[in-house]
Amino acid sequence: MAKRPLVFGVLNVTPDSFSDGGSWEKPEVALEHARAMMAAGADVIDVGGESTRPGAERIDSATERRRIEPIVRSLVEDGVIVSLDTMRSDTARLGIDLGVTYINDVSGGLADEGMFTAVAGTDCTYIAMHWRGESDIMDGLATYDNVTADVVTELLVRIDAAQAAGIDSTRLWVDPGLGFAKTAEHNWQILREIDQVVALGFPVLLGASRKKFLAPYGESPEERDEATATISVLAADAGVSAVRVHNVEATVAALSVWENWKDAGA
Ligand code: PMM
Repeated sequence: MAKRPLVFGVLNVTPDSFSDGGSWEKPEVALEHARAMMAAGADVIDVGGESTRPGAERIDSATERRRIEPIVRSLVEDGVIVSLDTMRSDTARLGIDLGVTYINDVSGGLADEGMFTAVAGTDCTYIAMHWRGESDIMDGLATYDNVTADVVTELLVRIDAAQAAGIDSTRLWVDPGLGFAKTAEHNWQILREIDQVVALGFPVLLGASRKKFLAPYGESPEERDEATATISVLAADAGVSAVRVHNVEATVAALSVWENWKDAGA
């Protein structure tokens, strides 16, 4: 049986996230959306309290924790598998205490030197994304000799550092960080060569959903959901372990087609 990638449904609890405009800032509204994504087939809900869209400025840690706490608490109580999207070790510690399963760190441990020790020795899986700097400066850091090779090399450095800090290799995932210090052409090259990231041997999470490089397929973020679902299928075929998406229904349907295609005649 072909096994589809896990589907992480995005729950941004921020007033300024570029793709869903902060519609989920109120806890009840956020929880309702999370439940709808679970009903649509999400395996994991990825909760984030700080926007990382290009140009975004940092918020303080207390604001981040205040935003995510009621949401994470309720979801965990409801038995939902939760991923916490944070670059901060104190927010990660709160999430771990509340029972999250994944710490999704877009900075790969670079934004907060206490991150690896916060996760080490816990039951959480740590997702190290490729990152070069804060959102307000990252577009100026998009220079590479060969983007895929450089991303792989830089991810390996983070993996080594995470392991040296005590995170077990069985609890490590990687993500090439589409759109983070990358031009549209960089993103497409990484996708064309995603097998090089998969070959690292760690589960790969991919976050293409609604991003600006998909603008040729839709002016508004929502209009990029077909392109996103198509990438989910191609990612499945390339051995990617999980996709992080806003429109869960579209990706789950596309991945169901992929599974049937793969299993036909098997
Ligand atoms: N992208 C965003 C936020 N978190 N996490 C991972 N692991 N990978 C990503 O590509 C990623 C992420 C930015 O997108 P959003 O503002 O639509 O959530």
